[in-house]
Amino acid sequence: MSNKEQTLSIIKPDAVERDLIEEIKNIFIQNKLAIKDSKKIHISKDEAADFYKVHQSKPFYNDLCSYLSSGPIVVMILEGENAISLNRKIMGATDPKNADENTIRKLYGISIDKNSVHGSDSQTNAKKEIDFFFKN
Ligand code: IDP
Ligand code: MG
Repeated sequence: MSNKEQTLSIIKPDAVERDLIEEIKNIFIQNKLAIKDSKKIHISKDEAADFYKVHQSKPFYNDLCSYLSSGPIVVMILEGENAISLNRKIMGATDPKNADENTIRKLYGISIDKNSVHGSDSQTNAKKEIDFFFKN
């Protein structure tokens, strides 16, 4: 049975800064994830704190919010069969050194914090995160 989904992807500052936008977009397209919408933005630290509020109790929260707001990012709506889990698979593990071969984080990630991409982890969060950047 078909299970078409949408998920939110972010190309983080470390990858935008290294001109990897087209390379990363091509990986999504090659893996049958269509880019339904895309915009390059530079968010404030307060917006990053709002976006990442599920992580507010974590010791790395403040650094994470500073980092996501440190430079331009590209936010995208990806659509395809099982888009949420497929995107997570294409991204690879959070820490690039644990990521599988040919995943985005293995290819381009620098470290656990500068790991090049974000992807929603569930249907609930995909909806919330798409709304966060693309509604109104
Ligand atoms: P995910 O991006 O693979 O879903 P999460 O656990 O949701 O990983 O964490 C969100 C982001 O927070 C990660 O992408 C990473 O940049 C950062 N992060 C996660 N764990 C650590 C850590 O232990 N130290 C520093 N940064 C971390
Ligand atoms: Mg996550």
